[in-house]
Amino acid sequence: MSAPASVPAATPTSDVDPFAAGHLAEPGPLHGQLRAAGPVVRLTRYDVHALARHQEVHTALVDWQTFQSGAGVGLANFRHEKPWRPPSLLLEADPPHHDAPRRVLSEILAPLALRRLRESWQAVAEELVESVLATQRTEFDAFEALATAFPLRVFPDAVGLGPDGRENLLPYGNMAFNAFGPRNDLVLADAHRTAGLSAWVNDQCAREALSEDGFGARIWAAADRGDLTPAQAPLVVRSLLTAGVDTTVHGLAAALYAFATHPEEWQRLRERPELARISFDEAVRWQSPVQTFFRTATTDVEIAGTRIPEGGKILMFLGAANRDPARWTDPDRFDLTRDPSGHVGFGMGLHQCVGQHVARLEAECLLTALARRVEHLELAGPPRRHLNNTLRSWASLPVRARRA
Ligand code: HEM
Ligand code: OVM
Repeated sequence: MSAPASVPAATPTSDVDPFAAGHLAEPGPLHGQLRAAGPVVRLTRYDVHALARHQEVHTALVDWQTFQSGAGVGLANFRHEKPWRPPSLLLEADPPHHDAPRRVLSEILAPLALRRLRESWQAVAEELVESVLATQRTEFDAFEALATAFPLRVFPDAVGLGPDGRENLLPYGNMAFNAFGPRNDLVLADAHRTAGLSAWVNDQCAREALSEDGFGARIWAAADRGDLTPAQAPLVVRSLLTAGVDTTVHGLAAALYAFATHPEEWQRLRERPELARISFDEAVRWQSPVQTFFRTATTDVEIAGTRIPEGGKILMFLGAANRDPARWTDPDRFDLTRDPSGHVGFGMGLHQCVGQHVARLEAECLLTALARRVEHLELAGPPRRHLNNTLRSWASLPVRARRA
């Protein structure tokens, strides 16, 4: 007797560890296997369901009622496990709690509000590129000299941080992004720094620690207006310090890597610098600096025939969705002529990256400054990855640049 047509095929199962070093270093093959296995794959090692196709990832991202963030967007289920720090009021919150912090930050980081920064950020980018090309010969580490240096010159000032301790920003973000994964070696390696880094970051969130004209002061002004409670303000500042540095550093590195390995696309950008913005989105699609986030099912729910139990964790592979051949033509190509909109590198729906306009502005400033001065860009040695449970990140990106 054959099964009735309505009986779904058994859900594919895998014992793979997507957070193992090999998969973090080179996620493409695993992403292909997961997409091919089916719309939903059960990962026995962590007892979670994984989504790697664009359609299912998109569906989970936009359905916040069924796929909540309030139980944590990492592997840890906050219903049963104590979070490593007080949860984010944005990332790890659901409506209605999410609404006020989100409204406040969206306004402070809106394109209109960032206009006042463009001129000075562009000037910093021009000066930085000029000095790198002048002093660093033609070969340099673009990860250190550009992708790290530029955000660290503009973003902490824009938030209103004091001068001391800024070297803690990247290690804190690295730790926070590792914390979304399992307690593996990457997490344990930094465990001895958690208390010190957290104390420094928390101190920077106080009103007195912040200048009077930055994003931080604007968050505190929202509390004065009653748009946030005084207890919420420092946690909203903390979101900027957690999510705003490593993401752009590795996002810019992704764009520089893309151009260093695609000379014809670099020529296209040089001819049409107005492509800088869209080229950054294409680099975010192509590399997906933020690779994964989890959700938690608020009810028993079926996805493409697989039943996921209430309280179950769902692992969304943003990086796999961004290269799904069912959604993208020639997905592995970095291609300035494609329309990358609809990529999920910044997420989608209610939690879609509230800092994306900051990231795009940084990219536009840096890439146009570089395009003006560099005629040819290529790798000068093997790039090195840094491994992180969530970020597709870099340790070094040696390049050779020929001055225009
Ligand atoms: C949310 C990626 C830059 C602040 C997100 C999410 C993604 C993401 C995928 C969605 C999380 C989810 O759905 O659970 C990125 C990438 C960046 C970047 C790839 C750079 C290339 C920034 C910057 C800031 C920022 C510069 C701050 C200025 C945030 C915050 C959230 C968020 C606060 C939480 C929003 C919410 O839950 O409503 N980001 N981000 N991000 N991002 Fe970004
Ligand atoms: C936050 C936050 C938001 C996005 C990403 C993230 C560490 C943190 O609100 O703290 O990663």
